[in-house]
Amino acid sequence: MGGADFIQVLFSEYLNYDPTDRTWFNRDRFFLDPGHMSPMLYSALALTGAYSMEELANFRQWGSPTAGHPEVDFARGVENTSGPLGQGHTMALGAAITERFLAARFGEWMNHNIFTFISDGGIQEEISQGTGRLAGHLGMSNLVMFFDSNDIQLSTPTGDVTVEDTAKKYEAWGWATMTIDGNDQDQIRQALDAAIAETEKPFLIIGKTVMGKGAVTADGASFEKQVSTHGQPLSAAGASTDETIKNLGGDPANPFVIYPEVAEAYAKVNAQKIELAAAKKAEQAEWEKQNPELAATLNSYINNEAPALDFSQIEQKAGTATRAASATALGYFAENVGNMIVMSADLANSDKTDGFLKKTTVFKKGNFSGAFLQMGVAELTMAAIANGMALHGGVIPVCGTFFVFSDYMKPAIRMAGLMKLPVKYIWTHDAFRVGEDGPTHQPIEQEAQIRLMEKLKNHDGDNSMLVVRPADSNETTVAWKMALENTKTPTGMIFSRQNIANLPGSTYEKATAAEKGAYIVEKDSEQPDVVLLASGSEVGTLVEGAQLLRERKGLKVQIVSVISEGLFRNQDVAYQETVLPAATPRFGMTAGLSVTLEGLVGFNGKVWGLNHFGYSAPYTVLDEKFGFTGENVFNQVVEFLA
Ligand SMILES: Cc1ncc(C[n+]2csc(CCOP(=O)(O)OP(=O)(O)O)c2C)c(N)n1
Ligand SMILES: [Mg+2]
Repeated sequence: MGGADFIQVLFSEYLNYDPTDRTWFNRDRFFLDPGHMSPMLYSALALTGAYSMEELANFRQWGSPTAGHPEVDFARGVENTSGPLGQGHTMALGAAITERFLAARFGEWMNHNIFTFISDGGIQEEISQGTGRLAGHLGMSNLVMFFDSNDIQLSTPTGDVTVEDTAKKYEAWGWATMTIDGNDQDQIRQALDAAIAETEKPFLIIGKTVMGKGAVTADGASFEKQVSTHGQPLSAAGASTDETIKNLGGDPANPFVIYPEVAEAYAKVNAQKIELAAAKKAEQAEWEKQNPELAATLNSYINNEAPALDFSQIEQKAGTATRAASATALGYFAENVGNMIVMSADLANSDKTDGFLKKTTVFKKGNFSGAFLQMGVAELTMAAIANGMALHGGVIPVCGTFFVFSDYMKPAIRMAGLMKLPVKYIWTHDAFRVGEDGPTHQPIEQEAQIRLMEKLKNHDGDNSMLVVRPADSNETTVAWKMALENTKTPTGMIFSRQNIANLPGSTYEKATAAEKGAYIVEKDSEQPDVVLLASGSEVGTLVEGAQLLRERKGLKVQIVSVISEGLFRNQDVAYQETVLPAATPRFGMTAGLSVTLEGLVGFNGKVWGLNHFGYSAPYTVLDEKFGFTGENVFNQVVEFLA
């Protein structure tokens, strides 16, 4: 582990934390990017008392806290789950922004630094472009990144894939950089001193390190700088584990030991950390005494409480696009939720996050008094930054873009699901009704894809994500209520571009029934002939079709709005049976793939979906061409029931 020297110096001399209180809010944070470096992190933390030798020996085994790639565990000092390269240092940027956001509101007494560790893989991942650009642009001098530059990656030396000058690249983005011998502890100290003293720019320390430092073969020959030592035990790579342990001063028969002199040194380190934290905590206590109201607010933020809001106060216009209804809600939040940070990947006026932006200002270098982050075009970076914000804690991250580009965000959404982070996604332009923009911009399979996350359980046994697609402006308010009250998992909200007529009898109160995932919008009889179900704007199309079914065929209809299938499936069976009575034929309509609703209509049911890419044309024309009309609902249901 060529990065071990850096980690040792960082954890023992620079990183501020309290080993007796690891969740202390104003601690410095350390975000690992290459999760495969987990042994390095676990061993550094073990020296401070967070892991036992037995836990280290059980590396990667069932039930052990030392998973192959680290999984977030604040109580042990693991600030983030890492493994997908590039996301870890992006989460660090999200944390750094959050630190500035909170310091701007509550004072510099709470400031702290964010350190991150990146490897060749993270430097190469595309997400590093967004992170590097934005950190430089925002002048994030509280962010220090160490690059474990060992010139070796998984299958080749880096020279086989790149000629870039990494220092110049980051300098061009507005970073300060310093290149050092990453295995020289004095040079590491000099670099960290410079990084911490830097007040204008994020700081990149390029540490030239030796892959597999100290590794030797059975006959004692050096086995350093070998591609093969990545990701497998040394012996499997061709080195000798025993000889290497000996070479490094250890005992192969008993490798998991902390030598007494090391234990003694770390006892001193821990005592210093506790003392320093105590001083910062005393400063905090003094501030709290003088600012009791602010302190209570800060506390509610830190505790990740859902904001106490009266959602019925949000005045929605009937017949608007749900993205516009979302903008109305966001305008209310801008005035009533002090810790919400909204971001958009250069679509604020289309995804209607501008409803929030109009009432605040954007983050700028040196000024984080606003609450809006203009991302530029970088959806994956945005989603990973949101994860870092949620991991840091104290804020509610919200990010917006077109639904079709949720594809660009998926790797970070998956991590949010795994880490149980209450990030909110605003996805507008939810269907082919984007119209003239054509098939590149028309989501088809995206809803089915993202709803798979509702079926995937997290380690608490909960749906790893909540996905809501409201059917009118009142349901949109309720969708936002569900999102803000969901403090346990990420929430995706899917909104329409086009106007949608309000559902029959729509009110905010009636729409709160959506909090069960699905509810009856209209019911003609206790024993309907058919149940019609959909989410989003297709519910309105079903309402039109139902009218024709009544008029022309005298059919009794039950219309169901399914804002979230995953949530509906968590309801008790009796409720599910009232909404979707098992014996009644079910017809579903979705502007996405039919599979989006196939599970809900059942094997004998029928779905009218869109099972091909869209086309460029006005959306009203596409409605006709693709059969998303009341008339076609009538035709399809009559045929279905025949
Ligand atoms: C997004 C992503 N793609 C691929 C991988 C598989 N992978 C793990 S480490 C690695 C590259 C290792 O090179 P480097 O980052 O330089 O780490 P080192 O071997 O020097 O420790 C790859 C491709 C991954 N973890 N994440
Ligand atoms: Mg490398």
